[in-house]
Order: sequence, then structure tokens, then C-alpha cells
Amino acid sequence: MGIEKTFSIIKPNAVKKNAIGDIIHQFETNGLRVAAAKLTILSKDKCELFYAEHKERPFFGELVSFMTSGPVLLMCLVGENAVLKNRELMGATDPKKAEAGTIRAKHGANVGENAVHGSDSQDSAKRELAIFFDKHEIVNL
Ligand code: FUP
Repeated sequence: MGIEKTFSIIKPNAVKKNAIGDIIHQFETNGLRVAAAKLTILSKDKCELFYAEHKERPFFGELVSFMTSGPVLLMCLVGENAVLKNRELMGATDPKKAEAGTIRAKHGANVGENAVHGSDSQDSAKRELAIFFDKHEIVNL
């Protein structure tokens, strides 16, 4: 609780459909601020490190191949209760099960191409931010 940082990715399918602005608008109108941002294409190595907990899952290969298939927007979001707030705004992992109005309901294509990633805890946020950002790249707001 309190002011937190969380890690967010706008995934290749959402970048491709030109939804970056709409997704950031959802964050900004719901109390989250962008404290760092990078548009990049993930390397296979970094992507596998990032998703290491899913290594043994049957969808791992497909997940890495999708996440490295085009540009993504990596962000640090800051705000009150940011980890949970971001998860609420994203909606359920499977866009078909995500509540209407959530980012995944609006921009997700299927459970793999689900438009956004958001850290699931403060510990994950710290680990994930450290993979993609140097400390000095995250501004104090
Ligand atoms: P979430 O925390 O909502 O991103 O969901 P998970 O950590 O369970 O899943 C991580 C990523 O694995 C999802 F974004 C998409 C992918 N995934 C699949 O491709 N197939 C599945 O059946 C489950 C997850």
C-alpha cells in the first residue's frame, strides 16, 4: 500500500494496433503516472529471463516468440497502490474473461496476445523493473 512502483509492458499486438495512447490514458486517468518508458524489441534472452517462472509451461515457446515478434513499450508506473491498481485496470489474463472496460477486454486478442503485462506483487515489480531499467532511468515524480 502507499505509493508504489509497478512494471508494465504494452505487448506487440497492442503496439501494432496503435493502442499505446489509449492504454496510457487508462493509466493516467486512474491515478498512475509514467515514471519511465522505453519502446524496444525484446531479445530472446531477456524475454526468457523475464518469464523464467513459466519455463516449464507448454505455452512458454509461443509466449517468448510472441513477445519478441515486434516492438513493446516497457514502463514503470507509479501511484497509490500501483501494483493492484494496474492489475485491476488490465483485467483477467484471458481477454474473454476480463471485465468489460478493462484493457485486456478492449485490446486483447487471446490469452497469449493479451495486450499488457503488469507485475503481480511488489517483489515481482522490483525484480522485473531491475531487468529492464537502470535506477537512474526511473524519475521521481
Ligand atoms: P498474468 O499475470 O495475468 O499476465 O498471467 P500469468 O502470469 O498467468 O501468465 C503470463 C503470460 O503467459 C500471460 F500474459 C500470457 C501467457 N499465457 C499463455 O500464453 N497461455 C496460458 O494459458 C496462460 C498464460
